[in-house]
Amino acid sequence: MKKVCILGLGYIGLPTAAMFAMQKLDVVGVDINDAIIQKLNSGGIHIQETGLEEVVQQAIQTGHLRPSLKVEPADAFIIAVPTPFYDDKKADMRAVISAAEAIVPHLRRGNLVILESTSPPLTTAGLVQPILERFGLRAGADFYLAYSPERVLPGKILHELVYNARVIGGIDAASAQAGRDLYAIFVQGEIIQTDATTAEMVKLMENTYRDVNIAIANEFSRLADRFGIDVWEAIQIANLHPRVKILNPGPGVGGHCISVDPWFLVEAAPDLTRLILASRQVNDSQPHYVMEIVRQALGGQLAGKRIAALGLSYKPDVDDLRESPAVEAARMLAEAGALVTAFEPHRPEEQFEAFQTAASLPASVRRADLVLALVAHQEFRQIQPADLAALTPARLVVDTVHIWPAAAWEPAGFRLVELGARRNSNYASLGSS
Ligand code: SAJ
Repeated sequence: MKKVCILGLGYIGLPTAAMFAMQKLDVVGVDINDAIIQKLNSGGIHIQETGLEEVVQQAIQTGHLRPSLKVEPADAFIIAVPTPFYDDKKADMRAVISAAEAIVPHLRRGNLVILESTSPPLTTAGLVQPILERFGLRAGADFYLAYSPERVLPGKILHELVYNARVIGGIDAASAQAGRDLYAIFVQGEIIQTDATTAEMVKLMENTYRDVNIAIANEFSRLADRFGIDVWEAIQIANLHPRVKILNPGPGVGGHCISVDPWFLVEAAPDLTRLILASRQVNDSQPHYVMEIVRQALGGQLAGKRIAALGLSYKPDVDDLRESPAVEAARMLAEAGALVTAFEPHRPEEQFEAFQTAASLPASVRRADLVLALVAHQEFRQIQPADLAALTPARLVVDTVHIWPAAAWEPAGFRLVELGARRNSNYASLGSS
């Protein structure tokens, strides 16, 4: 294996290209976006990921990684393009289709093609294989074809690419073996070989499992509010059971993976996915639930109220805004008439149509009636109530991510309303949190 051509230089394609380049393979990194190629060639990178810029730039400077707009002949081709969904939640496979089509003219006997993009079941065999076979070569007989999903966590991509277990699903056993030989060049985690459709399902099952488990945590938070208990306390106690591990409720599920992938299963088999669909609906409606908590905290009135919304990214300590429930909650509050000023410390300059943003914490809270925590960023966890009190006239805070203990905030003069912990007044005095 000497030369690898990687199609799609996003969150997965770019670090993967850098990994192969660091092992001194000849890597062509292809993207259809000229701005990305120019940025890479001028010494930068277009995404934020810890440690990535150094590795990519080193790979480019040593000549092992060559960014390009064009696919060229190689020993192996890796497709790492996005698979988003349309407004109706059906998978948008156009990028996978055009990537496969771009490979066809360069495909030679003995080549290996790997699809990495998260895809509905049967994509490798049913969609990609027929495209690659257009010029007469046969998958299995003439070239190898496999599916290998990335399973890395944004923020930890470089480490997890190397050390996570990796599954390779071949169109046949020889293809799985060829895929293994390729990834073994830099992967130190276990490499498991299986068939292509199993590998597709593994990826979808992992993220769906997490989505369903977050949905039950969110539903528990609503039940806790109904029955006047503190869900965080209840979860902590329940999790003492050796076989129970309830996840955290919050403003909903975002990102480009967990909030997207379950839809691929719902689309592929709507008659078999009632639980998966219901979980998606629970998680997708959580921003609305947050809006209702805020409305109640403000005595039923949102119109004209000034809300400082802290955090917009889809999860703590990242700059990624894709499918973010925090953005959704801020938008809903603004559309209900509240005057929202949001602050995202990882993207202080970002602008939104639906609501205002501020470039700093003091600017966001300066005139607020209510301060709303939407993301558990480190910098928000560390806020001291007395410091905030000096920055804002607001004495009402709503915490949707359990970062501000009532024991610290109430003595400082704040009323704290927490998602999943709106105790009945009868029991308030019994609360330990
Ligand atoms: N969330 C909760 N409660 C929790 C945990 C998470 O509300 O207890 C929310 C987060 O705030 C966020 C969303 O869920 O909005 C997803 O965050 P995450 O950290 O669970 O996952 P991602 O989307 O950043 O990355 C996931 C990972 N998959 C799993 O953990 C099963 C990662 O390994 C995958 O590579 C990635 O999806 C992917 O690309 O598919």
